[in-house]
Amino acid sequence: MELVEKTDQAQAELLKNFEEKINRGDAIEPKDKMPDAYRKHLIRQISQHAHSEVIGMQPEGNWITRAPSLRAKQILLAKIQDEGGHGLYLYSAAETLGISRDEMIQLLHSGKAKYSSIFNYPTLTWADIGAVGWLVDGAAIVNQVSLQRTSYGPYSRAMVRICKEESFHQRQGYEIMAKMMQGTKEQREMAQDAMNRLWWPSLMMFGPHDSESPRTSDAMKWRIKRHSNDELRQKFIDKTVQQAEVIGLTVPDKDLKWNEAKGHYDHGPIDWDEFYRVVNGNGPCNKQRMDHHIRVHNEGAWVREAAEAYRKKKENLN
Ligand code: FAQ
Repeated sequence: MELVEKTDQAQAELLKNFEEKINRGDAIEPKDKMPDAYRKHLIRQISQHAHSEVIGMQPEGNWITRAPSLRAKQILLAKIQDEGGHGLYLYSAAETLGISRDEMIQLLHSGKAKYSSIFNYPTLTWADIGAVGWLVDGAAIVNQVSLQRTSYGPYSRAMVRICKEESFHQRQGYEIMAKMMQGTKEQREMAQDAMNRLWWPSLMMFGPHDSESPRTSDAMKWRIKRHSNDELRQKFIDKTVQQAEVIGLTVPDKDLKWNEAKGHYDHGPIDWDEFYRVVNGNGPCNKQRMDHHIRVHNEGAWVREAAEAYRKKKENLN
């Protein structure tokens, strides 16, 4: 009985210290004491973020062989490599919380871990590569700039580096769209078509409305999230609508209207049935994305084994 009381007391002390640290705005580092729920929340979010970066390489990789110029191909290759690198920083950040890369991949392959809904849509034309860079990286940056100040040190530091690269990604996408909008009628139509298909899925990247977001309350309390899903979505809409206007693209939302009183754009309803369909595995490319990841992961087993054998050999030599 006494032992139980002592344990409860120690737990309460731990929680108090942790909360004080969070409220002071100090970063939580891997060796700091933290509640298990905080650790699990972070493992979920960071690993899902990492999976998104890596799965996100697939829709873009689809266009490497068909990029319209050597310059475009070089840029696309560099961007996709960056996304792979972002995945690696993030897997490493998650590993500091006591989960292995293998476990995270198993959770992805068994369907228990999610990745961003946006990567379950196809990239049908070259303009889609522009739209992915402009809209998808644009949405990712808005979210990630906010995450630079997240409470977990390794996640926050990974975000600082990732944001620098994402802003180049967003600009290269916008350049593709701007160039196409200065081109032939067919090219302008292609750019508008990409915008029409990817606009709404980009808004869904920010997650459900705040009233429907079960994770937000803990995430805000622990300062993992610094802004809510709706706040970030609004920020993205406000800046992107203006960018669309500059190059002559129409946002496919008949209800979109500047609201002078709020100082923001009002927008039409998001199709949440579509969102949940895609998140639950029934989007246009979910099966293709997962099958590809599993196949390539299995094919790469020999590389992991060789790296492990090399590590062991070096360890024995030292
Ligand atoms: N897709 O309660 P909330 C990129 C899930 S990186 C799929 O609001 P939370 C770079 C959510 O996980 C893009 N699932 O959850 C790139 C939760 O399910 P769970 C990725 C979604 O965590 C560009 C449930 O719904 N960025 O694009 C989505 O507070 C180009 C309830 O939701 C990040 O991951 C969704 N869109 O807020 C790469 C940023 N939305 O886990 C290549 C970090 C929600 O309970 C090419 N993550 N869900 O089973 C976050 O900021 C947050 O986790 C949110 C969701 C905002 C995604």
